[in-house]
Amino acid sequence: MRDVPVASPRQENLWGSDAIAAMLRALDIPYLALNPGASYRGLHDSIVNYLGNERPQMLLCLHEEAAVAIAHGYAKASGRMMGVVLHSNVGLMHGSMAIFNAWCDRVPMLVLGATGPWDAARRRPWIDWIHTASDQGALVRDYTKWDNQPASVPAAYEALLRAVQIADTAPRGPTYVNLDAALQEAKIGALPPLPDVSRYRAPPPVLPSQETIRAAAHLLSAAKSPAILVGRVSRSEAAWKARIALAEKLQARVFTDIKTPAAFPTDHPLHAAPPATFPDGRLLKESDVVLSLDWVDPAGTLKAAWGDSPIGAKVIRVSVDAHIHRGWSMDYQGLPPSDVYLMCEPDAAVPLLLDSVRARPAAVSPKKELPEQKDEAVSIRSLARAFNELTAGTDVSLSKLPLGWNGAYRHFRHPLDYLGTDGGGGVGAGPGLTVGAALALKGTGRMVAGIMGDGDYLMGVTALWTATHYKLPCLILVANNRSFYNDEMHQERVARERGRPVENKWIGQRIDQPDIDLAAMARAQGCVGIGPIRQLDELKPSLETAIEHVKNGAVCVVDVRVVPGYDAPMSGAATPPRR
Ligand SMILES: Cc1ncc(C[n+]2csc(CCOP(=O)(O)OP(=O)(O)O)c2C)c(N)n1
Ligand SMILES: [Mg+2]
Repeated sequence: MRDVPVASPRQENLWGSDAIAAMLRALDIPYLALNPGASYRGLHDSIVNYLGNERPQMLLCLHEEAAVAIAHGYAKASGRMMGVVLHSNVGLMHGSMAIFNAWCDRVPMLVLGATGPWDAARRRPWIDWIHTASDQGALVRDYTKWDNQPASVPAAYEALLRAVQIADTAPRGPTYVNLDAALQEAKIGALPPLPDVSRYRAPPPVLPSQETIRAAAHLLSAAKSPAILVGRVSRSEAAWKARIALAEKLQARVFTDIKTPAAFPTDHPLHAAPPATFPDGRLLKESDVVLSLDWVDPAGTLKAAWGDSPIGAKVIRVSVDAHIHRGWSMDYQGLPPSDVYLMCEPDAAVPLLLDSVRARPAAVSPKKELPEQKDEAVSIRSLARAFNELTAGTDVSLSKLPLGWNGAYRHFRHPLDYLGTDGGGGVGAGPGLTVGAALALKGTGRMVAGIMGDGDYLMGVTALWTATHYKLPCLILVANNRSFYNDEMHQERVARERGRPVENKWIGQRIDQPDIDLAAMARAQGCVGIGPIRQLDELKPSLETAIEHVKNGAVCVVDVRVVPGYDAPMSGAATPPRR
């Protein structure tokens, strides 16, 4: 899966970008997803001809948004950061929405950029001027953890060490290092000695004080009806088991969020309701103590339960997230009350709480399951059902789910069973996230499958070429309602409120006349493309064929024409998503 360069002669005299490349290898950056550009032609040459295109290896992408989404998906599935290289200002602009997604998803990523030459006297006419911007990092500063434009090789070493360390320190996120073209292309002679990277690693998790653990344990042990909101947690199996043990010891109701990756077995008797974007406020309202394990939106969730009345439960907040709350983006959500505030990651707090709480008597809450309904048309529900039947006994990692997915459609029983959504609500991430997960999980025996809307697919479809070129098997099922349907629902809402004709809701939303041949777009990039599937009896056989192709190493896309419409959310969501 690597493009192998012809050998390059060994040279005594090196270039600035060779040193930067050597530092990337020392930092163990496995891949660089990129779309090329002259602003970093020096670094490009160093990766190919100085490092031989390995450790890091380039992954060519057809769009910068795909490059960043691939790095995002890779980090979600592996917990490890990879790099992205974005050409000067224009590539950075293309990649910026995906950087925002990664930021909101708290995913580590090293974003490299380039500019210049910063020295105006060395700029080529026209193009170097267009592609030089003052303070280029300002484009992404509000949704990266740190950025820098180093002016020398030693400064670049330090910038890369710091960028990787900061990106990997919780709360994790992308960092941006902008490499001056002149620095990359400067002759430097011998390689300046590389620092010992082991001395610059991210710190180990911070532990909460004994006092706060005691206070939290006291509230939980004395609770009549505790609830746990499990949000952003790691993919560790040990941490997964510890959460189960804590919930069982406390006999607490557990809620999970469809915005974040699998965090608790959804078929466990204590799992209160299917994972949802807006969890069931009515169920939560029965709780007197709520333990929020880095839940994305605790304030919004508590408000959904208690409305404008004071929140009738004690709240224990476990999160380091406030360390990166700043002024520009409000992705930090509302400010939740916290009667006990543990400023640490959930994985650090849970084992300590488990040791400190008293066991509560069993009181299993009744489970809500989606009522059995016979499939009458091809819908997201029937797609889910067929997929579930065909993958029983296969380890699957779902890298994306469509907006119309109901959390009751499929159970998650392992931290890798579901990798969450796009973080920032930026449509178009689905294909790239899927390819990134496929890169991370290749060879593990897990099948990566992204189920996504046609709008999401169409915006990000060229990420698929990267998957076919580098032989990264994955399955993409397009829940194709031929519409930006989420927004049809918004138009319907507005029309109703204003007493205007609801039947116009499709205008400016519907993607038909002509219908787009989604499978052909996949085939054009070397994937197996199946569909459109219109009939219920075609659904299962075509998915079966698709799964077989993926198991044999293919990238396969199935265009499934689903009827427009979302299942009534199971878990009390009164508000349709406004995105
Ligand atoms: C980059 C971006 N553009 C537009 C939107 C607004 N938006 C939210 S959902 C949506 C529709 C997505 O369509 P599709 O993936 O087909 O899912 P469907 O709504 O049809 O279920 C749009 C356009 C967005 N969130 N992000
Ligand atoms: Mg759609």
